[in-house]
Amino acid sequence: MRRLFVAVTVPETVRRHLSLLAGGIPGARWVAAENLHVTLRFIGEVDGALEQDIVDALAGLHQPGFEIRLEGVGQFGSAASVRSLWAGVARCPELLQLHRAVHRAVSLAGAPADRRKFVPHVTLARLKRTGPQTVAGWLGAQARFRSTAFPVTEFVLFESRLGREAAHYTPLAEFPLHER
Ligand code: 3AM
Repeated sequence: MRRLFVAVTVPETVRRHLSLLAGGIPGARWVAAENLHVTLRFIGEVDGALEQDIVDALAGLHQPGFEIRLEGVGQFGSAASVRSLWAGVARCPELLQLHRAVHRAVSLAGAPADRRKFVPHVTLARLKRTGPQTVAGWLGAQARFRSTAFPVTEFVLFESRLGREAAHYTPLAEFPLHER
């Protein structure tokens, strides 16, 4: 069994820009620059046969390439406890369309459901038992974050192996997007 997810990767220049946001929050575990990505669909643990069906389903998609820009920051978690900090993605109908197509394809292939609402983002840090007041200063200081726009020319199926400190992501297959 492998734990899978589908994501869009972020180019080196933008990852470098994002890594400037790391710091200033006690106890935060900052995501390593090479692991920064926009998840399109979390899949979870699947066996080899289902993985092959998912790869075939993704290979059958014919979606156009587009540009995105990262903009703003936010948090996930409850009112009492912040779970993660992220950079947002500026409004992008093509990314939502790609998400819908990937979501539908892997669901039809038989992947476990993922009912979370899609909020496009790049996770920057994971936190434990952190109150909102601890991150308020960081959120305020980074509110005006804005990356350069960059082209999305493919999406990637990743394996995620959970380590004690951080997850290890391995690209398993890349799926090109197409010219309009
Ligand atoms: O893109 P990010 O880092 O926000 O949080 C996990 C990570 O999201 C998310 O899938 C991405 C790759 O691991 N994830 C992990 N478990 C999940 C679950 N059960 C999940 N998303 C939805 N449901």
